[in-house]
Amino acid sequence: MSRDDAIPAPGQAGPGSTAPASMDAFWMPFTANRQFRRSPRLLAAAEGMYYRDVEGRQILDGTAGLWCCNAGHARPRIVEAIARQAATMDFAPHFQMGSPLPFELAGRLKELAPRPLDHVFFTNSGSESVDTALKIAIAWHRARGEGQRTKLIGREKAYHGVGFGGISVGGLPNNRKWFGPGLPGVDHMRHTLDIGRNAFSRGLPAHGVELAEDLERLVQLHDPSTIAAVIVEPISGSAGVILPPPGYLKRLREICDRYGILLIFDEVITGFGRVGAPFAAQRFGVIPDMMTVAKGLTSGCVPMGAVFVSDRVHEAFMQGPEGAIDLFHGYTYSGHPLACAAALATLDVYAEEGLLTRALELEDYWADGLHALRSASPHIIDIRNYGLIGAVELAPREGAPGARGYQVLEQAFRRGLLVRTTGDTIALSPPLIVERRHIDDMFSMLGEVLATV
Ligand code: PXG
Repeated sequence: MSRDDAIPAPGQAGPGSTAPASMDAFWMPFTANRQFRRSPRLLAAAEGMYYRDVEGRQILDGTAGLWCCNAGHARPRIVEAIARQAATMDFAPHFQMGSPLPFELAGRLKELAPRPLDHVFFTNSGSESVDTALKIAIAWHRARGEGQRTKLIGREKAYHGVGFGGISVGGLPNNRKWFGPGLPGVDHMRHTLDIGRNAFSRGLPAHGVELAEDLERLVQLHDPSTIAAVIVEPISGSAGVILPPPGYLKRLREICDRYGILLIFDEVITGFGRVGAPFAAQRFGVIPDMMTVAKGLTSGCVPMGAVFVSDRVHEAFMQGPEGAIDLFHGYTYSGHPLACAAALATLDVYAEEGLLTRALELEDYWADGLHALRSASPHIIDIRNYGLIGAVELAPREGAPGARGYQVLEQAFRRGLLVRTTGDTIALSPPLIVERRHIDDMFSMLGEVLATV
């Protein structure tokens, strides 16, 4: 039996393998709940590159779950590590108390990250990682006697999770407008999506490096002495895959350096091999002062996030009396044993199978297949790719933005392919174990669906 056929049939997969009796109580995240209940899409099992739904249909995973299952699903080594750890020690407190695994994991992560990102703070999600990094940035300036540096700069269309810090520096109007004023002292640079000039670019878009000068403008407006940090996704995922023009991130780094501002890369999506290097910072050759991660850290198996902190930032917190707590921040589950066990096993799988650089090997094949979709529909207005990320942007239907995108999601699922949609943009980000035949299947199914919308 091949790996793809080994997914248990419905009813044989244990709890959760069949449709629930009632769907009233679970308020689903970022979902049109009433529409969903009328026409549910229920996943019940997963292995390798495939899900199986409650009706037993096989679904090719075009999105690594939600950009997280980079090692593929149900990898035995990871599954066994989690089970073993649950039986050995389910939980350990890490406030003024320790256990070995988070130390081991932080050391392994440090080896993977660029220097000088030598220290790791553990969280449970990307949102927590972002809020942690923003707090560290503000506290760092205060620890150095520049407590007036509290302002934060984000970017339009950015997604930095859903905490109050994350939505404040984030730039997606729907994620912000419902929830009050957010953090004070936040401003936003312009985003770099420019379909007019860059449509159907292969890889990074040629135009737009000058948009980095927006940071210079905001720095002058607010005065450098008030700004703590700038946070950007090296590649925006949630907004529909927005790529940096060549030289753009380097320019942000230079401006931050000139004015003593910390640069934070939110690598929740780009981390752990998505763009062909362990982190986008390495692929782009620009090293931030902090880096937020989650998702691929455990290949999505157990919730976990982390913030990488540079030596220089960390050092400023280590100056007080030895007996004083150096950072008044942390989570009950920071460094949770099950998450650490999952992450360590995930890193082993990544290393053994070369998954953190595999996207580089497949990038051209991926781009060829993706850009060939252009002829599938006259409504396609842009196609974007980088590493093992792809996006197809459709023109919105008159008076019904998002309808075409939703139809693609729905029909692709019925056809046996999992995609993500943001408005009318379809995003793809397969597990990094993807093979060429899966890529062929993905684009063939997507092409058929695109032709009908
Ligand atoms: N930062 C970035 C860059 C993200 O992409 C978060 C922070 C928040 O992570 P948590 O673990 O708190 O959700 C994210 C999350 C999508 C999609 O469809 C993307 C995310 C989450 C759900 C859906 O693009 N990214």
